[in-house]
Amino acid sequence: MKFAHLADCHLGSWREPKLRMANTEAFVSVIERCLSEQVNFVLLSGDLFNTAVPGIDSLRVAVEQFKRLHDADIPLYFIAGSHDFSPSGKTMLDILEHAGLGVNVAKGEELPDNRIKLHFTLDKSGAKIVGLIGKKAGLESSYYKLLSRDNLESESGFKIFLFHSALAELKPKDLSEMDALAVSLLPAGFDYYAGGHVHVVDNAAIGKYKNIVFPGPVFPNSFSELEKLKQGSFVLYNDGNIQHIPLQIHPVVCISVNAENKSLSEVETEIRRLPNVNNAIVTIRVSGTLKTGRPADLRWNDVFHDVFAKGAFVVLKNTNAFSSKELEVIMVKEANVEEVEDSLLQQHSAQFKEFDVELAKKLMLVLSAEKAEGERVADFESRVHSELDGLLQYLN
Ligand SMILES: [Mn+2]
Repeated sequence: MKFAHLADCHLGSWREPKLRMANTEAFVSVIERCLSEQVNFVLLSGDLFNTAVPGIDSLRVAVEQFKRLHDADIPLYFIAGSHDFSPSGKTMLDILEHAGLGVNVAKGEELPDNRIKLHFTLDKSGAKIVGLIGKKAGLESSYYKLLSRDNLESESGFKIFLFHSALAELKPKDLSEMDALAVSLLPAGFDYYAGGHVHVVDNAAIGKYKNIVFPGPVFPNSFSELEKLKQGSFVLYNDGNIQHIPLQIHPVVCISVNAENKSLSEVETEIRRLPNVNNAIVTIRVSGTLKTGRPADLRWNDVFHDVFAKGAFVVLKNTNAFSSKELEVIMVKEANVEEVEDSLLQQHSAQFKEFDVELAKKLMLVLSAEKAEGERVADFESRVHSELDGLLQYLN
């Protein structure tokens, strides 16, 4: 049996057009490889799109590529990931499934005692495939706690479980804030656990759970992922042999400059001391406190011009931890918007007995929705209204 396992395609994720294109190219190259390898089927463990309402360009790429698999008689099995859902539970993947381009394997029924019973999808290779969706902020853990495991564990044959969650036992240290499941919440006895959500490359065994595989994203999804991963990847499974296949669309060159106690011109000189950057995605991270001068006075235009002159494809900079002595005084404690929001919500929940932090987070998510490209104002409003209704219907 031979299959491909991918996850976290995040089509449409980069705002920078060249990186968005590179992300698309990486996705297309996976499909090419699936076709040339003549795999039996393809698994997608969530986050096909970066947003629940993807742009037309992203949707077109997904449909075109899945149609190629379909025409080659290679089935696609997927689950929805945290980025694929609108807060009311709608997902574009439903449309792809209705068009016959893939099969959602997170299918089942609610039992009279509220537990969830999942049904296997049988592939013509004989593989039995099933999975559970991932949701924002690890909210899927409640589904796992309600999961009826007997029928899943007693089924015989070659079984695959798709999931879109971090696992506590495998969580990388730099993602310690991420919500995670204990591996024991997964049904036991499967032959392959096809993971997604955590953008890492991993293949692990924990106790009786074998072949817990994270393929990594198809393309790095952020500045720090470019630094950490350097490239995207997916997995090829061939009769028990599990191989991570790197997807290098452009080389990634990462420059990190420590500005501590240096002058601006020293920092600029260090950035300019570049290795070969031909056709590369170049990331420049500057951190530390300058001896003299202000970060805003660094001549980024000149620096970028130089890097492009040396043949770079794209240049990105990160100056989050770059400061001067005058600036240090007004630094806020929280590093990003989510942390500020979290700390404010926590403060309120301490004041009001009825305050529901999770509900507040979901409401903020719904109300922060933006009008999609080409969407009419009236349609946008009714979309937000229906998502609010969905969220609030369980409240008295
Ligand atoms: Mn993801």
